[in-house]
Amino acid sequence: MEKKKTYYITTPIYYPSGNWHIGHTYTTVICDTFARYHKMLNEDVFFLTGTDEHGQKIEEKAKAAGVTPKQFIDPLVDGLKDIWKLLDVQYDRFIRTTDDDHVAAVQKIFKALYEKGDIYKSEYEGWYCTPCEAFWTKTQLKDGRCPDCGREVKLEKEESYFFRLSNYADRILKLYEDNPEFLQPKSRMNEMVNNFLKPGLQDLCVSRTSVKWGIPVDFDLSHTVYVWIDALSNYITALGYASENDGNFKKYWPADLHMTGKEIIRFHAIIWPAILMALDLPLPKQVYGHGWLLIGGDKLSKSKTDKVSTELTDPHELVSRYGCDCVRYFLLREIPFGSDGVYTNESLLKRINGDLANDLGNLVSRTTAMINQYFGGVLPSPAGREGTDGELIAVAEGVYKRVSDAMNALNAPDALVEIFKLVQRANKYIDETTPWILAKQQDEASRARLGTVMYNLAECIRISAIMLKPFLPVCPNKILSFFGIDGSAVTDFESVKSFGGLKGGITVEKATPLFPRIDVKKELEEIEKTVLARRAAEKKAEEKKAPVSKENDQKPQEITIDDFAKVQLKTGVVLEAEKVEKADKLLKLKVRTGTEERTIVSGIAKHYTPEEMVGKTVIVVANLKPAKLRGILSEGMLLCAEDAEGKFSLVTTLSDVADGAEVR
Ligand code: ME8
Repeated sequence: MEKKKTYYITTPIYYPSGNWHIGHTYTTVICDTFARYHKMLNEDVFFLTGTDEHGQKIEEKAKAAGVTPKQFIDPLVDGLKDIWKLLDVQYDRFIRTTDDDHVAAVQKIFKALYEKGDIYKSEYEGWYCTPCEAFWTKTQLKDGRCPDCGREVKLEKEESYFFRLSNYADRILKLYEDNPEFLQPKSRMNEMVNNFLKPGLQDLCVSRTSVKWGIPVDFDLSHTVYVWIDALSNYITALGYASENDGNFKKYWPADLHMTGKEIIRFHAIIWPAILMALDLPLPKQVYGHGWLLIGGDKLSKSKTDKVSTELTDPHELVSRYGCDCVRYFLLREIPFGSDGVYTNESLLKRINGDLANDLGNLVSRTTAMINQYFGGVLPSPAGREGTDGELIAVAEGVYKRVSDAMNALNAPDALVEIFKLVQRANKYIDETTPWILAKQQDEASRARLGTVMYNLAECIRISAIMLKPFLPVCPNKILSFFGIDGSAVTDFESVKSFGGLKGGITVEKATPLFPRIDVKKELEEIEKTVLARRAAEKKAEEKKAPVSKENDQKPQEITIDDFAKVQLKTGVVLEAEKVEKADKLLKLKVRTGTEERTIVSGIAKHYTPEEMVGKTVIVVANLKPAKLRGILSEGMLLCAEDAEGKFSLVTTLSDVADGAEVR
């Protein structure tokens, strides 16, 4: 059948961190659902996802692991693809920013922007956050730290190419004005306008000389393309833009929807449109910034979460425990769309038990069991309508429109609510019609009525299952198979617009259970045990590894007595001590080393209070080059000892020695 129109949907490309958690799966599961939905609308869908593989962070991690960046990334990318397989995510292309066609196209894009004057060479000084791969101006920092992740930033200066983003603020404001739907939800547009566009945009640093792991600027090889031009361009390079093979670009661009997490909206709703404007390309039709899955009030992130909670967050484990449909259902139903939502194992289990096992599972198992018991597994044809039939049928016939409205508003949770209203209405219909009483009556009218009730229930199940197809890849087909239907005309959206698609006389199988019914208390106890046991095992493994690596570390560090003599160690006495504001690890000390007094900033605040420190004899590295810590010039360092279990002690002398004494 000829396709009605094209639909191009994208996820952000993922950093290959390897610490995959259930939060990561959110964007992609939503996109897969919308892609499936539009396929069912008979549209020609292209669904893109992939990985964002360049940058300093990967370069550093690969170096630490003693492998090339590509060797470091490959298994992580395979791990991500495995997760998409488990969740039955059906993308049309998985782009890697290391793919040859992407690299070549990004070089062409960079050059084209340079030749048009939208990229120019200058020098950059800024505060760089390595984990976020973002430069910040001083005013953007929060308490001197990265405003996105709160981590430390480094002041960096280097020759760079810049994109003239400052030229585009007005055009982007106009874009928002003319297309109020461009950026959703609405609150995100206000944030972009007030925080970034109205104050004025600054030109964007788009190349680095210090990072080698990136796409080389082919007309100036000392530079690599800085991550955002590389990363954002994936949305067009994946379609063959700037290549001979650009059929997909011509067919699918502009994108119908860029779905992203809210933290990267600025890049998608300001920088990306500006790049496209500079390239004279059409703009995406819509950008949607979804909220986060939270644990304990924070964005779910594996490194943080593992320390503070016993929630199971690994997608592999969750899918192997509960199945792909349950995990997808939870993500799509539980998180209010556009807002943050709290993730707990308990809420996941409650959704599985409540909506899936009780409401849907029960409806299907009761209905198919009754058709088998009362009609030998042959679906009766309906007789006339009576009682609440009309009400039930109205809900069933309206569900397509209500789900479409919700999906057009990109509201997957509401769409599921609508489908489950039908499921719940059908369960209520069983209670209202009491088929078990009808079955006991011997007269023909009761038998006909029982047949109608069974038919109506079966038809409601068919409609619910079809409507659930974009959301859940497994159970709708399983349900339809109990009615002996697969891939036929009664499994498409057209067929649910009116009631009565099922034909009387078809064979109905008694359903096998669709979803596990879980003992929540027991399951939560087991999860907690599993997580705690794993954490203990990981800690043990770390401890085992530690001495080996220490031995290895020590080998190249062998030094001669002359080397040691370069270090001037002196005894000192602490005269004053105070906490450093907004730095919970640091103490600022005034230390006398004989005739000199010096300020030393030391990372001991977690172990010693300022009061404890005053009067202590300490060992000072006296000829250490002074360095600024939190804006305070620290002139030296104190010696401390820390063992594998984290026990910590300041190094001091056994008996009284005057301060300023040489330590050898
Ligand atoms: O940002 N809840 O990649 P990424 C919901 N490479 N969504 C979450 C989440 C959570 N707790 N944690 C992560 C990048 N995500 C860039 C994108 S696009 C040109 C470059 C989502 O691996 C996050 O919001 O950090 C984003 O949509 C996706 O995971 C990938 O994030």
